[in-house]
Amino acid sequence: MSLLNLQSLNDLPAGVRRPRHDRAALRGGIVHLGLGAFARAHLALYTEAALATGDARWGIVGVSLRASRQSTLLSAQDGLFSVTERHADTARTRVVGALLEALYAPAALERVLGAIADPGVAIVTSTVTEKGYSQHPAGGELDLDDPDIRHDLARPDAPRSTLGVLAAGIRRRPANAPLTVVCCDNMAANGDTLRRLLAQYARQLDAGLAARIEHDIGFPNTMVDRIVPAATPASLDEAQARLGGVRDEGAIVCEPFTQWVIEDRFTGPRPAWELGGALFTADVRPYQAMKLRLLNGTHSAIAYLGQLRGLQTVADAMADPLLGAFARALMTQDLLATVAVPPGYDARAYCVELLHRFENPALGHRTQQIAMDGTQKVPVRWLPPLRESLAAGIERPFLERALAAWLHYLAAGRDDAGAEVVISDPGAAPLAQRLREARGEHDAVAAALGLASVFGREPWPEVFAQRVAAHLALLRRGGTAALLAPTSRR
Ligand code: CS2
Repeated sequence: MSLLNLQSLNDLPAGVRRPRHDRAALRGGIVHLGLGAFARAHLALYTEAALATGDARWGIVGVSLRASRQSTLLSAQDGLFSVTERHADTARTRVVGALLEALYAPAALERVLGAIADPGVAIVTSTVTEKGYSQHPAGGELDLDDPDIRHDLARPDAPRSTLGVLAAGIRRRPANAPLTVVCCDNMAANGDTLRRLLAQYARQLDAGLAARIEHDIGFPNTMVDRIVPAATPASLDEAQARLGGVRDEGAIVCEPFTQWVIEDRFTGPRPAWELGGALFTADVRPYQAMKLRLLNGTHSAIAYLGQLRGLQTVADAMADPLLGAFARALMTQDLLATVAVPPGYDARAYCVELLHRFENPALGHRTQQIAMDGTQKVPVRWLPPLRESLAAGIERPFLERALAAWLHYLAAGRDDAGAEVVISDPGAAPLAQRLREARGEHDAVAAALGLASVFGREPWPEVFAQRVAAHLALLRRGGTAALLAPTSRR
């Protein structure tokens, strides 16, 4: 069995598309932080399209900040990996060659900082997940108590956090070399947020550096979208079969859909990502809110309710009569009503497409994967639409039930059948503790809503707490079947 690399590229079956650029001519013009599956199935493909025109400036220097696994396996494959796009029974596989290097920051810090400082690099991109930016989820400020931030402020030349690495690289960069930092994580105003956090971090060290971040570097907001499940032994085997027996340890199997909307606010040159379908626009906020609420908001509800119902994948959850109907209503009634639709957009058609994507039986997108890091995701996906609705005196029956389900999932730690659920959320402990220590449902909900680091400082209306408590009581007594039963909805 051979491993995917520059040599075995020639052995692949004819139907597998290969890189169309001259790999030897490629230069590293992009540094990417966070080498997970999403960036490889998204950023790398848009960049691949730009490289195919012969513009060799935009090879990607990939950086893993947390774990060495991806950089080790991708380095062994000359940076090559395959992407198989699947919906139901149709599939298409290609090999991507935009990744020039895959560095593990703790082991190659000088090389990483040198790359960010290199004037030949004009773009830094990031996909480090919501929790990778060291921000207080509800307040939005830099979390100065984050152990990595404390470490980096004490040793700014040996950083390990996203912000610390970025700041140290920028500090070494010639002042006249233009740079744009493109955040590609699912946060509202992600570019503005990253700029604010990075400037806050830099201000602790060097006022000049902070000013440079605030004034000289571009931080466009972006909306990224593609459903990319984590690899499994089965998905790696499937890719191997499609690659004619060549093994790709970095193989990705994802959906065919992809979208990238980017604010046209670049300082200096950029790849022609529009050739891969990226949309450049003056204002990305309506796209962002629409996607975060309708897609990610519904996803999170499917994740917690799916976990509680013992449904392992999003497609299974959509096929479940109670949860499928609930997810549709949550998206098309509650969440859609809170969204300001971008000009010219057919939001109903967007919802129909989203639901079709969720139903894709080929993905095996795990509810447990989406359920991770709820204390980072819920404040972005559910709390703004809830706040806005409550301020207008509007009840959102489905969204409020989803919130009760999340609290129940955290407090009970068990599904409807009594089996333990795996909770992976470093920020969840204080919330779970409050929920468990409270006496009745009302006190539990009130205590949870009072946790400012998740639910914000502004108090929540009492009627809302009462409604969520009633949903929680229903869940505790009758499980998700009681909560989701059509008779329990208005
Ligand atoms: C998901 C997202 O895991 C999650 O939280 O909601 O990763 C989602 O699949 C992507 O944002 C789709 O673009």
